[in-house]
Amino acid sequence: SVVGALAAYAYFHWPSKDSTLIKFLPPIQLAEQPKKTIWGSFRSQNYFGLRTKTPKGMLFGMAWYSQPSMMSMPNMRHVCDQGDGLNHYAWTKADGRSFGQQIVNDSSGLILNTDWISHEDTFTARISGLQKNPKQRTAVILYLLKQDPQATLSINKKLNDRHVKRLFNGQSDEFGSYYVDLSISAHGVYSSTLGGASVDITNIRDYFLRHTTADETSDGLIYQLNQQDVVENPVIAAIQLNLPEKFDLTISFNSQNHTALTEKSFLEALNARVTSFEEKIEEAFKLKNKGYTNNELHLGQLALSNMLGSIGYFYGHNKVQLPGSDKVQAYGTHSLVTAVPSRPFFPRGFLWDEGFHNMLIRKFDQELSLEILVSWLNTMNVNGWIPREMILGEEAESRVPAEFVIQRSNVANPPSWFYVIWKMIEDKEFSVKHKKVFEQIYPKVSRWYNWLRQSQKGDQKNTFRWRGRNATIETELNPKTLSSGLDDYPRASHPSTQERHLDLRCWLAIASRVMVELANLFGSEAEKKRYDEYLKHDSDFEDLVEKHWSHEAKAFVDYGLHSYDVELKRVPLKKKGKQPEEWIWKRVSEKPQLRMVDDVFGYNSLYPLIARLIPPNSEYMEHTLNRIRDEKELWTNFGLRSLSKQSPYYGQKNTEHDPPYWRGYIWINLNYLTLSALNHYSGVPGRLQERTQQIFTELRQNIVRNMAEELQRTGYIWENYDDKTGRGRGTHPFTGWSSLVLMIMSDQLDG
Ligand code: 6A9
Repeated sequence: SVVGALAAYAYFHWPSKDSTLIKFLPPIQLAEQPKKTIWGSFRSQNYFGLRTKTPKGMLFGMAWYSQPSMMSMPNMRHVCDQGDGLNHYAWTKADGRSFGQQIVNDSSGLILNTDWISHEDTFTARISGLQKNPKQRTAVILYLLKQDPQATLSINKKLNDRHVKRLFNGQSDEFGSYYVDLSISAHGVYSSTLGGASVDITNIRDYFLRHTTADETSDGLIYQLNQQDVVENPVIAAIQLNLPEKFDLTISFNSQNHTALTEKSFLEALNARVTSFEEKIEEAFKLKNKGYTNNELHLGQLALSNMLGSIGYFYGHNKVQLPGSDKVQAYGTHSLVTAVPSRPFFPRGFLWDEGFHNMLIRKFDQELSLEILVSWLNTMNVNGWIPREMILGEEAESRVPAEFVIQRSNVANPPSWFYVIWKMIEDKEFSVKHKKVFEQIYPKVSRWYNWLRQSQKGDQKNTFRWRGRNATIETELNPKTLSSGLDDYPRASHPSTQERHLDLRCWLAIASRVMVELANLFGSEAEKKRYDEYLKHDSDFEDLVEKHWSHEAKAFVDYGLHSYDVELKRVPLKKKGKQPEEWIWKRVSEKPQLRMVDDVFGYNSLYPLIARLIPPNSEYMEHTLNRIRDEKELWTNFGLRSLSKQSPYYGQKNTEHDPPYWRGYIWINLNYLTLSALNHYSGVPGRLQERTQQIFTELRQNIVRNMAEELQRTGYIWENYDDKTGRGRGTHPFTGWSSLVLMIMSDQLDG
């Protein structure tokens, strides 16, 4: 039959397509390979965990709890979890490379400091605790976990030396023969050890809890690790210390070739790194003498430190699918060095978030940004596709609900990295120094760019459309556009192939500019001509107006099959078996038409400004500024809201259970891009210059003031901020793009 023949055809022709899905170009090589055996806080998801950038490297970690007063299970803290309800935890100083200082304010009344430094292939960590309640004992578990079956590990069970105790030792490829020492400054410490032959790396906390028993001691009932459970050459070796109200622990990891710094030399080295960190911040962001309050200065430093201290190293493969296929394939394996949006909720890499992260990181440590960029580009397949979310390895996968794990190869994400690449090549000293690296970056970035242009092209020349919207779903008020990064930001009510997405076109205009620059440096004549041509089209303002300007609304918007009258309604369902009697359904009262989506004004409409495509002092600029500054539209005292109050979608749920997300709340990444553009236009003389300057200054003050107040009030930097009250909301701590507040505070608004 025809169907059978087609199926057979598809069957035999998929594999060749499949194979490009998981095929990769040779990796870009950095001039100097970052040393893989340097320890860092690269286990982003842990309150305190160290590892190296070796795939099967050793993991160091810590867990703790307050000894429960009654027969209840301990509330053990290990992986960052909002449910733990900590008052505050943050890297107050960290350079993402060689040291970190973290403070944890536990709701139990315990203040913990976890400081560490690396030295060659060793580390030293100092954990100090102060419990408000003098009777309350604290249990601290320190562990080493070997991922390499060839390595050996053993626990020293005779912890009789009063000062320095040898905890663990063994042999590994990374470190040769290594050992871990501990010194304790506290009295009356009980300890117990545990060594297991196997452990589920995604649930170490549970493993400890399963091996915890309540024992009667002279101090009363104490929970501790079950002493008997120590095997020969364990995979995980742990020691638990039961500590009084005040304690100081120093742990040192020593390799065959290097002895870790301890005591005085540790403190000296730590202080020196802190000092140079602070000098480097001032050099990069110049915050002194700008009149910022102490709270605001604290916000800036915390934002950067936390972003750097949360940089992770991940190893493993993604799970990917071709669109329309149900075959799941292993993508990689890959090693990824990346910052993360949020340690407790999203401790992994997100493509467009990472571009934003590196707008900040680059200002502080451009070499580190380059390492991260190269690491991401090396995960690109031969087609030029990069997964939107990097869920590598078991530990990362365990944090993601199953339905979100699989990445589809038609789905894009905004190429925010182009901003960063642009700035990197503008820095002549840097780009000349790394000429060889940029030569390798160029062909990869070209593939990415060409993939974006091709795979997301619209049905008319020079129009673009995010793929991945669900055209058949009837329970969503407005089908989501996850690929755009703006998730539930309203688009045309009825997804169709005629859609034109404004933000995507503007992203491509930004990317084209960078491609022109890159081609000038590294491309052939033909390539130069091609990218020039693309840039000309993308930045053709008349064309932009024709395709995206609503004359009625006086705004730049999307275009598509759109109804002005859509709502979520409870509708009765015919009772069938156990089905509910009514259901929330999308009711369409006005027939959708192909038109400008002009009942929606918000972040999407700001992209022509952001991409600096609007002629200065033009009527288009004036309308855009007016709507930005209007409190009935985007303006609030805390930053720009994502969606105009006038839009019918403002504050609306997308389904019965999906609360509004990009429908009003204030997001810092888009505020940053807008500020950066306003800063640019502020420099252009003309009738709108003064107004632009005014809006810029006010907006900047509003964001900084509110975020500092919220940090003071709640102890956290947040995923987004409520447009009515300014209160932080969503995930916290969120020191991904919200950390751009430091760029906003500084003079670095040019990107
Ligand atoms: C869902 C829940 C334990 C949503 O910051 C990362 C992304 C942004 O890229 C995107 O623009 N965030 C924004 O709209 C968070 C996405 C989280 C998805 C994972 C699974 C896990 O719960």
